Amino acid sequence: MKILYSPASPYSAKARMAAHYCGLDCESAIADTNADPQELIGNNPLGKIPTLIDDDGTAVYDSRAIMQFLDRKSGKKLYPRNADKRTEAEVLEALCDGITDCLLAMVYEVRFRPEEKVYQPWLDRQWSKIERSLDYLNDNLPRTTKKLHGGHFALAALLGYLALRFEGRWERGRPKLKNWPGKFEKFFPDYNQFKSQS
Ligand SMILES: N[C@@H](CCC(=O)N[C@@H](CS)C(=O)NCC(=O)O)C(=O)O
Repeated sequence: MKILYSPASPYSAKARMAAHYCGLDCESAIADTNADPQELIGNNPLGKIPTLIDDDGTAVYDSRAIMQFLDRKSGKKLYPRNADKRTEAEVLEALCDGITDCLLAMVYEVRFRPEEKVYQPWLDRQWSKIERSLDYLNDNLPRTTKKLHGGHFALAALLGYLALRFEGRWERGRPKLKNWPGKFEKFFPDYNQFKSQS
């Protein structure tokens, strides 16, 4: 099994951490999305990462489909068996991925548009969603023990991306959220190796 990824990609960090946690034999290969490499677009016409390629050639994307695939592959190691707890984990993952979507929209707005075309009201709208959601997370952190699930990995991926691209812009007034990675790392000591980096 192989995951196409890039070191900065938060969704890739989530999927790679999850595969590692599940104890699955999974190789990682860097793919430059800007160059549309054949291995990537041949397996995922969207040309996005993460894209997982199983040993039999099955391609799986996006990151949430990958997470569910890893859960089935590992004999249900990634999400709680209890239905209510599973819903809770999946909604936490959706929230963290949703915040990441907003962050990425902001990064792409600045990266891919000519400076005079950057639309500030769009950036402001994304930022207000991010602020509201981070406040919610600060007040509603998941119980974190050695039994981790998809929601924990999505949160860890989000906080890794915030640290990489938005350091100093989100931490004030959110001490519990800021300190959560320290707690997570106790149960997932390889966090540093997987989290977003440039
Ligand atoms: N919803 C997708 C989002 C994936 C995504 O947007 N990945 C980014 C990198 S973090 C990407 O591939 N960007 C390149 C592009 O959109 O062309 C997922 O959860 O996997």
